[in-house]
Amino acid sequence: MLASAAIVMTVACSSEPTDLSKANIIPKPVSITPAGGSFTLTQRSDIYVRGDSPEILQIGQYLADRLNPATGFGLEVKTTGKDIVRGKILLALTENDPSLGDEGYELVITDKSVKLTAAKPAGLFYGVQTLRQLLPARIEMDTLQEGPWNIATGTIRDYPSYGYRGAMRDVARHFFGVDDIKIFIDQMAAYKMNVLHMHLSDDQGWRIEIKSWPNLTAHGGRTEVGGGEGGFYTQEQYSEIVKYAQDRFITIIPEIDMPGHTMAALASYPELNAKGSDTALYTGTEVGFSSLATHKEITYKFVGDVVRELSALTPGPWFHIGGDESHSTKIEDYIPFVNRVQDTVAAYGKQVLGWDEIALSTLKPNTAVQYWAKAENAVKGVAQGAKVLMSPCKYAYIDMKYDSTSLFGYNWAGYIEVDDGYNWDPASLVPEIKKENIIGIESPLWAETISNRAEAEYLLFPRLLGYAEIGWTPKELRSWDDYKVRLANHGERMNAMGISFYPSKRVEWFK
Ligand code: TNX
Repeated sequence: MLASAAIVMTVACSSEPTDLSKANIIPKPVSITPAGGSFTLTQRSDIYVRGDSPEILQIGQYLADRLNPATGFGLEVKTTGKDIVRGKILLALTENDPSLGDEGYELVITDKSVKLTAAKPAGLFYGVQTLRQLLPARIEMDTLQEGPWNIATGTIRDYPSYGYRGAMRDVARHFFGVDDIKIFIDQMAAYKMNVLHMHLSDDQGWRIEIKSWPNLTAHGGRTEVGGGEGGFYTQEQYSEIVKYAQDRFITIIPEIDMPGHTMAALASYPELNAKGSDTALYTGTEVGFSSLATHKEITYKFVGDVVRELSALTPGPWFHIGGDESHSTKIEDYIPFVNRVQDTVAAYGKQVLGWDEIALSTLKPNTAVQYWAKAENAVKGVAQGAKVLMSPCKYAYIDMKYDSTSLFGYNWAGYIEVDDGYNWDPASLVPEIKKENIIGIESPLWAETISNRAEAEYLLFPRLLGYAEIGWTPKELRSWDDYKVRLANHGERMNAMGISFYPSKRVEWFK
């Protein structure tokens, strides 16, 4: 008895992983078939790419850049026409496996080679993320680490449940600069998330340069909650974020919140006010007091210019028009405003996303509704044929506190401990909203209570990993008991990635 327990212990603690089914992958893959052996990454394991499309070469280079700092191997990216390259990692697009879809991949690891195939480049990129997680956590360090670098052998076939796996960053309440956003994009990519919604304007600040309305940033970008100095992205900086995200298969969705949540714009251009004018900037945290003048033609000129300039910088299909908490806009003014703005967005070639209140208007055929507060609104959207983006505040609001002791965050929608954030299913939360009505899930990080990267990460991590898994992994494969063990193992990995996560007591973190 004792002897066999000792053997089990040694195997479990061994640095040579041989059981691929025990790999702590988040989000959990659709299928894992272990083969019982081990592949060793060495100095000679260069990355081979079949074909020479620049996109695949770039993914190969991305992988090399992830592996080289910690291993010190200096792996290079080379092209090949072959199907298997002994001792090496091979990345290849394949036309023979359409069941993988646009984002799926197959990873075949033998003791001699690693072969990653996908129908599309996005699939290769996600396969690369899985490969990273199969290596010891110290692979994420940016300084030289000890080997060995072993991977268990077997086959992983994997693809996502939802096409939209998003997060939202509020850069209006507190401004976060380009570098912070790039780091966040890298973190999202590691967990196969593919949409970053940027809340670019609110009462407390206007954060994107609009050349035809320069005072929006010159005045409206000058402060933030609490009176700090605020800031904004120039159009060049915004484009830099878009490109950085694109290289990581992440779509940026810009949001200009209207007709409410507009004090920064109203203070910058008095003519946008319904009556009177107030140029004072707002640094508090109340909501629902501001509104664009929905009866004035100048308002529609303003909206048209903003949508035109921002759409031209945004390759993704969506433009988010906000539409939430317009408590100081009469409903009989709100509805025609939202109807008209939908036409404006369509005129500049984009599809409308809006918070669930927009379902009170007449939705255009391809407008989608982001369910955050009122299920009845989202259901009204579905009744009009609209798709729904699931961000139910009780489960997915990543700015909610974990519990009463949390250092940051709100609790108006309740406390969301790590298990609460994980234990829900988008397709069975509201009976009238079925899987076929849902484009995906998004967790919004509102920023009234956080003002720097460490504070943001405290709320984001580890909950973001759970949202990534809900978006990717089929419901049947999701269970908290299984997830919490994988998450516990990710503690070390998040540390190696430089993420300041909240060490929830509901997880037995491995030290
Ligand atoms: C509600 S969610 C808001 C935001 C706040 C957030 C704080 C939504 C569409 N509106 O304006 O920042 O609560 O948790």
